[in-house]
Amino acid sequence: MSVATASSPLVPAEHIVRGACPHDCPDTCALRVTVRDGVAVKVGGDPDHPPTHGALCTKVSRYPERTYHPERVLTPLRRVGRKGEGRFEPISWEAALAEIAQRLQAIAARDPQAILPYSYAGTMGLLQGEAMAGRFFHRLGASLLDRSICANAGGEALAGTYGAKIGMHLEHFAEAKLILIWGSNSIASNLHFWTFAQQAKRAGAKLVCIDPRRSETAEKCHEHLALRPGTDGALALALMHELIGHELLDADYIARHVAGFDALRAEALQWPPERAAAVCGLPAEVIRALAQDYGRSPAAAIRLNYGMQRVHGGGNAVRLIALLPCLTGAWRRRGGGLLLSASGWGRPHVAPDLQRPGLLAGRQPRTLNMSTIGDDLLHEGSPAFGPRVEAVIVYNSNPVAVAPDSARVAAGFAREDLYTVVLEHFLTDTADHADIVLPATTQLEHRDIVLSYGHTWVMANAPAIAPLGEARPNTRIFRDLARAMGYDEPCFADDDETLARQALPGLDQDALWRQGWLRLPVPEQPLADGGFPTPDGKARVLGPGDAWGVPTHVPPHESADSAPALAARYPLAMISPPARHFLNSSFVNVKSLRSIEGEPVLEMHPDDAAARGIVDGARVRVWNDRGVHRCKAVVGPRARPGVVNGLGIWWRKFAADGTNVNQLTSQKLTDIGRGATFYDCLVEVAAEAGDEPADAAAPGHATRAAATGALQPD
Ligand SMILES: Nc1nc2c(c(=O)[nH]1)N[C@H]1C(S)=C(S)[C@@H](COP(=O)(O)OP(=O)(O)OC[C@H]3O[C@@H](n4cnc5c(=O)[nH]c(N)nc54)[C@H](O)[C@@H]3O)O[C@H]1N2
Ligand SMILES: Nc1nc2c(c(=O)[nH]1)N[C@H]1C(S)=C(S)[C@@H](COP(=O)(O)OP(=O)(O)OC[C@H]3O[C@@H](n4cnc5c(=O)[nH]c(N)nc54)[C@H](O)[C@@H]3O)O[C@H]1N2
Ligand SMILES: [Mo]
Repeated sequence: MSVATASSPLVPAEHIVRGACPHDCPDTCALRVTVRDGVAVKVGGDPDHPPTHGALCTKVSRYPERTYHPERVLTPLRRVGRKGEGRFEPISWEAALAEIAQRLQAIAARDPQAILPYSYAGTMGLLQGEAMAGRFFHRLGASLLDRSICANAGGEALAGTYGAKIGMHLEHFAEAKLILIWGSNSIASNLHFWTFAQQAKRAGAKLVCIDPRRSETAEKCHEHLALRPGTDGALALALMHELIGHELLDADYIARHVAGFDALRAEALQWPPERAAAVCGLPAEVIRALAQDYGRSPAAAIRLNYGMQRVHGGGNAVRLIALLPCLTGAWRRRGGGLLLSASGWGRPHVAPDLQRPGLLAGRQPRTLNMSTIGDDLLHEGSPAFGPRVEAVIVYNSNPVAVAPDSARVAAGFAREDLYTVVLEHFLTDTADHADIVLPATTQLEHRDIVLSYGHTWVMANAPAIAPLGEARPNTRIFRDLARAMGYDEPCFADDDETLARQALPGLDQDALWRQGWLRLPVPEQPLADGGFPTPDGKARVLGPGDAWGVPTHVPPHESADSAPALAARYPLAMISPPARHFLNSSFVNVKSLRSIEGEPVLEMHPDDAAARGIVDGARVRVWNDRGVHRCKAVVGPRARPGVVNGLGIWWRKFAADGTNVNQLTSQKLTDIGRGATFYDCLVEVAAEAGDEPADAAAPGHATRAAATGALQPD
């Protein structure tokens, strides 16, 4: 859909194309792309789009800089150097497709499960995500991928409790009287929510941030509870203890709309504020006061985000927090309730066979977990595991930078006998390990439909410009690969316009493409009178089919309480939340944004720094049994005592020592959902000048930079 804005009556020199931000972010903004003579000159927000109202984040307003980046991969490439070295020669599409097809066919003839797709939400688009890729891998019979790296613990916990991943309307936060911003740095990662929170604040609402880090958001709230990482479940139980003790419950709502309350009551009564205070590292009176505020507020809203579920007990913590508005009946008020994810409003509209699971034709391939890709690539194969992974096709993800325990991940991708194909815009840390890199289009160059997990609109993205160089949309690449493999099912002929029509069969396509977005049919106050999408319409304390038992506080894998011997060697807890000007590892190579972030940093509390003789700006070494990462210390109030914050997610090759924070994170999984536990990680820190302790010589800490020379930041 384009609107002429200037000049010639026949071919407007400048026009605007409606788009949708593809990035993994709850905001999913409506874009207006200004195109002049075939070139996208500006990407702005659309002021008419209600949830995002024309404002864009700094990152995406630089989208043309990313699209026209001089280092875009614009032809297929074949590796000529060693794996990880990043040396390639251009080859033709024809040669690339023929080689890939031949390699995959040879592996598939033995066992197609030895081939693994690896993808996440580099684009959240339904088309450039899994629409054609899914068809390809289903037809092949490749291993399935459990896409667990971000939201599985919280997502499964929420759906297990409410029946689906649903919550309040984003806009209703403006009417709240109390907002708990729980495990979220909204200013960095959910900017448009923050606008509504500010409206509420101006109307007298109190804002409370619950986060170990004094984030940009925490410092702008009325109160900040800097709890220890992974202790949110204990805090929620103590809040319940107080709500019960002071009769701040909505007995009617509980009786009609909550199943299993008695068991929860018994558990919560085990958690007086003093007990939680000791676990969370907070004063008991702060917990008591928060319970009073929450229980007495005329409209209490919780903006929960995924930051708090990247720990062992993340699933149980989300279950407990999700039950809070059910105990107080906060759902009855427009400005009350909870939002973790809204994706359950949109997903049911997606055609169930868009990815053609029927092409599996009765085969049941194994599932590998993307959060343990390091171990899985290094696995020799066994009857329980299945065949050794012989080929990986990576798209929409950068696992060598973003997956935990990256020494193991990089070692896996460095296997000479692994055949790796990466569909990318850039030579990322992962693409550097590819045998073949295929050039993919960006959002300005292809068609897509994007669902949001933070609001209730579905968004359309029309291509604004022609593909640059020889880049092709993911959809086309998988269509081309299917043809090269000899797959002749008609579904492999569907073009992007056809896929778009198939994707959301029940919705008004014309209105979607005309306007650029469509409001999903979501009730105004969906849970005001119960009606949870569970079999009996009630919220479930005990999980689906009562299978999960009573929710409780599950301590971190790595903490002084749960692993005292480990904590004696590694006394600091490390979290690694996103840096504001990056989007996971995307945009790290956009110079204007990288220069704002500077270099990889570790935030430390002044007491922890002083105890180690570390001053602000010092070079430090951060280590544990998994590896060593070197970066710059930022000593100040952002870190609480005992916790260090290593902001993510840098490309390894931009760091002086060729590592990023994931050199330290573990492949251990969450209690529910088999998710990654990035924020459940003990470390020690020392000034770089000091003697390196013996246990720093961890396996795999020899770096790519040392081996090949790190890419110099330009
Ligand atoms: N600018 C920017 N925006 C992003 C992203 C990005 O990389 N950069 N990433 C996007 C993605 S992939 C996602 S999943 C979303 C959601 O992103 P989230 O992962 O929810 O990211 P944040 O909003 O930064 O929230 C994480 C916050 O949780 C805090 N935290 C860490 N551990 C704990 C804990 O145990 N308890 C509590 N209460 N808090 C904890 C961190 O200090 C941080 O402030 O954001 C998206 N938006
Ligand atoms: N330490 C630590 N690690 C983390 C996190 C953390 O908080 N701390 N956060 C985790 C979370 S929440 C997430 S979601 C993951 C995110 O991890 P990923 O999903 O891997 O996200 P990105 O790092 O942004 O990498 C996406 C890649 O996809 C590419 N891409 C984008 N669009 C397209 C396209 O249309 N076609 C193709 N072929 N490629 C495209 C981009 O160029 C980019 O390199 O990281 C996780 N890792
Ligand atoms: Mo994420």
